[in-house]
Amino acid sequence: MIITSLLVRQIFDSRGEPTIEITATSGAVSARASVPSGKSRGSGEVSVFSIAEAHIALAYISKYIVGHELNSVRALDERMIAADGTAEKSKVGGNVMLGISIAASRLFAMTVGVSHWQSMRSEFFPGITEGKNPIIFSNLINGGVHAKNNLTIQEYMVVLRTTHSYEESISRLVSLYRHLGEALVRAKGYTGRLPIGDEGGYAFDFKDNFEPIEFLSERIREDGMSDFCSIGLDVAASSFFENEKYVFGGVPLSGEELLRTYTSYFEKEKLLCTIEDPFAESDPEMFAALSSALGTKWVVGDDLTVTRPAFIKKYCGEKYVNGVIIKPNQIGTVSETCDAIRAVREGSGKTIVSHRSGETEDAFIIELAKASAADAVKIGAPTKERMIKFNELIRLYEPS
Ligand code: 2PG
Ligand code: MG
Repeated sequence: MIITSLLVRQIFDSRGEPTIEITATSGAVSARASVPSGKSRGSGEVSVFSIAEAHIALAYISKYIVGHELNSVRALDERMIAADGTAEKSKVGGNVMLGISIAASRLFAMTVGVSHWQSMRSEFFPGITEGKNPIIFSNLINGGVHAKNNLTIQEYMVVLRTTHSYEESISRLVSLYRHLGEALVRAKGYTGRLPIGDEGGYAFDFKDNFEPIEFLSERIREDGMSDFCSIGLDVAASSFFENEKYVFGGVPLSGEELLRTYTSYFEKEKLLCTIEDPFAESDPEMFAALSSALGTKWVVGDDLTVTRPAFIKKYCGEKYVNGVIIKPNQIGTVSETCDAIRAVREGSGKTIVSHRSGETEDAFIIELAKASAADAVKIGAPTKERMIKFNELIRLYEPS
């Protein structure tokens, strides 16, 4: 396939912040991709460019891509990576490179005449012949840097195993989300407009960081969902690690003290089953200590692993984390994202393909989850722009 033109335009993400969209054209056929952006970003994530920088980066990279015969996504990505030559992809920012990589990957699929997830599966995951339905991680209460409330923990998620069809699971999740909102309004005596965080979760003030877990577990039990629904946290602890202390609920704690807080949470609430970024990315030994204390529960890396295969090889396994967040825009190309998924599997870990807090209408992560037979998808609350990913699950997984 020969890409005949590449175009970048500025669009806006779900927070109203500028981001970029790439259109790749081959002859008469065009494909588009837009790139999300995160707020709690790991330091190892690739660079993010403004539109002015994106125009310069695109002009530069076009010389290596446009008009050249390229026969796979891998070949295209390798060309871009070599042209950039920096570890952070700071010449051709991660958002520009990822936009090109996804748009071109869609073009490849169109030229072959198969759906995008199928062409990604044949190029990157040829051994997979069928796929299970990924578990849904849905963030119903927001805190940390995603909300203007008093919660230190960034995300309180329900973890929904899809024992039913996605249509039914999502419908039950929507009811749970509404019932939770009603319960919170009643309990907090709230009369104003519902406070909502960046990913659609409720963003009230709470008594402490454990209270949201109590609200979630009560709703899960009262809605009769505890057989297939549990609770997960994304602590995003790098965002409150200051001077070697974790400022948790306003109190500076040592790593050991924070670990004891977590283990008490898991002891008090049996529905709690996963915890992401419980410690700062610079504190991997505390991940190991928590993993050993929690046994079979999922301890998940995000800022720790930043979708880099090398970091995943180091940390995913029995010692540090047994689950890894996969975010394409942390690493910046489709093929490296797929390498990251394979690295998680080599470490016998769970793959959780994830959105960002600033999202677009692009549902690439669901195509990737389907192509790679991911264990889980993390896609926010079932509301507003986040619905796009839920609906794509129905399209790709439910027979019509
Ligand atoms: C996270 C993400 C998504 P952000 O920390 O896992 O929930 O947040 O996109 O702001 O990094
Ligand atoms: Mg995270």
